[in-house]
Amino acid sequence: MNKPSIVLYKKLPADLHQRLEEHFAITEFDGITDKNRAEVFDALQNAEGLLGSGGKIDKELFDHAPRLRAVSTISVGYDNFDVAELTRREIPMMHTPTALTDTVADTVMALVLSTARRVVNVAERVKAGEWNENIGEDWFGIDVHHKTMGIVGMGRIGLALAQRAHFGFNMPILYNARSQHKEAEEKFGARKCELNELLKESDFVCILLPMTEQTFHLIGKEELAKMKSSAILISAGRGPVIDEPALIEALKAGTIYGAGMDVFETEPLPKDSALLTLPNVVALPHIGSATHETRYDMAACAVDNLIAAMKGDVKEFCVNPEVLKK
Ligand code: 8YV
Repeated sequence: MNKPSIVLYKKLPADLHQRLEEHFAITEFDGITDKNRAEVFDALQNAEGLLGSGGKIDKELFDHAPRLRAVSTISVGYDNFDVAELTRREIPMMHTPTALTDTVADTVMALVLSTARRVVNVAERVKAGEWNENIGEDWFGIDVHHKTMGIVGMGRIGLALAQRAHFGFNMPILYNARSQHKEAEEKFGARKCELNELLKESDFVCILLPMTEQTFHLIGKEELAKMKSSAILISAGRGPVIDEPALIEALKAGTIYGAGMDVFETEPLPKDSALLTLPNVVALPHIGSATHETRYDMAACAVDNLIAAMKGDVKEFCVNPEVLKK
């Protein structure tokens, strides 16, 4: 019997590629870009499955995939997908929400520490040969331990961050979320509050929200103005949640102490972005989940998700479970 065809648009580790090949005939691309879209469209004519990460996965693309039965992304976020269109077509879509939780929480703590203690800045000065005598106050940062951690978006990553902040750094924790998170409260002493209170009281405001219509530019001029001048903003969900020009203004004016960012309104970050030159910004290239182990686990999860879904056996990690009831 012929194997079902799939389009794979991300390079996989050899053993995972082999596992996929046991089940499917694979047409492979290195991402889906404006350049190769037409070629991808051709391959999709026959494809029953789609697996990869990144790119703009929209209605036009699905229009070229009349046989599509399942979609699997190697990511927790899926704002680049037209999920409503997939749901309309009764196609299940799976993501990888558990594989990256601890690694992203580690990245957030790295941003907290490096921004507060000015790690990047100071290390650059050492490399430039500036460490000649006893260091003065211009090398100092601010403490992290015992400061108030504010978490906006209490999902799996928020919970893992609360754990680190509570046990590792003795930080009181405030959080803002749509619903109460009993585990965060009972295990890590987190307290739910309104966004305004969190902005006013927190020393670290960590934004971990996905990109949706409701979260677009949730943190703008007014919200930034509520933060303490000694506070640091961390952005590790999706870039457009923060109004970047407003943030740049606040950073330049010194109305907040600094920002640690792994995600941006435009990625890769444009070469002329002021964020690249501000000394109180630590900018990472969207590496929240980028460790060898975690990227492997995410890919393995996405491969398993696709194999199961193509057998009609979607158990978990489905972002549009309503299609399963039909
Ligand atoms: C991924 C992410 O690395 O999972 C997500 O949503 O933002 C990152 O972990 C990114 O999507 C590229 O695969």
